[in-house]
Amino acid sequence: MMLVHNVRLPESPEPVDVRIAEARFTQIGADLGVHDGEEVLDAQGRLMLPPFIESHIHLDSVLTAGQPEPNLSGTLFEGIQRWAQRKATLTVDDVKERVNRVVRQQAGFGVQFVRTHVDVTDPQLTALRALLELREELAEWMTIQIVAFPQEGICSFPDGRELMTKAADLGVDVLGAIPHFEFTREYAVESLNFVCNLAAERGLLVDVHCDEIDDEASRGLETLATRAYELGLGSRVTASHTTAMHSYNNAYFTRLLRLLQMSGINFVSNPVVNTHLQGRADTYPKRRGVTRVKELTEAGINVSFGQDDIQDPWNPLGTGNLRDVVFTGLYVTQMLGHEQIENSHRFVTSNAARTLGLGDEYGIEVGRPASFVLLDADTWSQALNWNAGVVASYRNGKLIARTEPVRREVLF
Ligand code: 17E
Ligand code: FE2
Repeated sequence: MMLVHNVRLPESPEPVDVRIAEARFTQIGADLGVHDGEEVLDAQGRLMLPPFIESHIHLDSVLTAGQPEPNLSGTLFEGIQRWAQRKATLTVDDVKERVNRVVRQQAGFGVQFVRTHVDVTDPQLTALRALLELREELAEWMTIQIVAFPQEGICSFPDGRELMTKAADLGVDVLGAIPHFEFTREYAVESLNFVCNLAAERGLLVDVHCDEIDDEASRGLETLATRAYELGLGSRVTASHTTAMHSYNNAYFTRLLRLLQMSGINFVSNPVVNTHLQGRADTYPKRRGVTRVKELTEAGINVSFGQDDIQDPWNPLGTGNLRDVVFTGLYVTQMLGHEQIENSHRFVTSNAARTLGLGDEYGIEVGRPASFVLLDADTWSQALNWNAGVVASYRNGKLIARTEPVRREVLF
């Protein structure tokens, strides 16, 4: 039994106490009082949030920037070429060593759930084999969801359909696709049909790299949403990136929005990496190339934010600290109203939980697993502004990471 004394929850300005027993939250309320023999953690009025969720990252490529050559153009497509060179040299040990380092880095920033895309356009499926092992080895500390991600296409890559089916047989959680990279519009549609049907058949989730291009004519999303609607997959489907939506004309977007609402699909935006990768064919004005987060959110559609990459061919920087992603995302999408800032933790907490389908296994509520972070701030806007450290990250009632609060002195 443990009592976490004097915490602030985002919805309630008054501090509360939180009681934990047998790895679950058992009581939440003001001044609960200490039971005999109970361990007490004094949170000193700090903000408690459910653990952070990385809803979109490519763990297989982390820490490979510059290997064997850097991505000099900064485009998505050169990134895919550079990664293809590095992919040819992958070993299971190499992938595991890099991912083991990054997962611990993420844990230090309070992340406890990760959805990773893993490139399966590799006849050996080396990265997938490594990630499947890590999903088991790390399960006590990090929940890893694996997406079979066909980086070089399904219909446009040799044996693409077989590789996706093999990945499903090996036990991935989610199926991906990349319609804007397929050779033709017909292949784009065919790949989406293939993946949605396979997911429906196998009971798997879907998360598509969808229209990650500045081409206003890239319209994989309408096909994905229609299949989700017709197959009844709804919130089991996610559209990631959707950067072409930035360039859609408003008349088309307005028409599309009705379908998106009817379909119930989720969206993931990667505002840091897409501001870096998109707009590269523009001179001036240069597009930001981030999907319409504000409009989707206001229409009641679920949107989360991801880091996408850490030091790889698509992003030379990145630490895995989701605060940076939210901070950048709010600026790029012009969502800096007071309420928008205070609610923005949801992009990397509850909204992301919906995308991952975590259900009752996530959230600070009586009966749910006692997993949470304590931030060195008393409100989310302060935590965001000051890049507050995660002073404690508890998972199922156990401390798994901590950061000493920064104590800065100015000597005048
Ligand atoms: N692959 C891709 O197709 N798009 C991305 N943003 C990354 C990898 C990081
Ligand atoms: Fe991605």
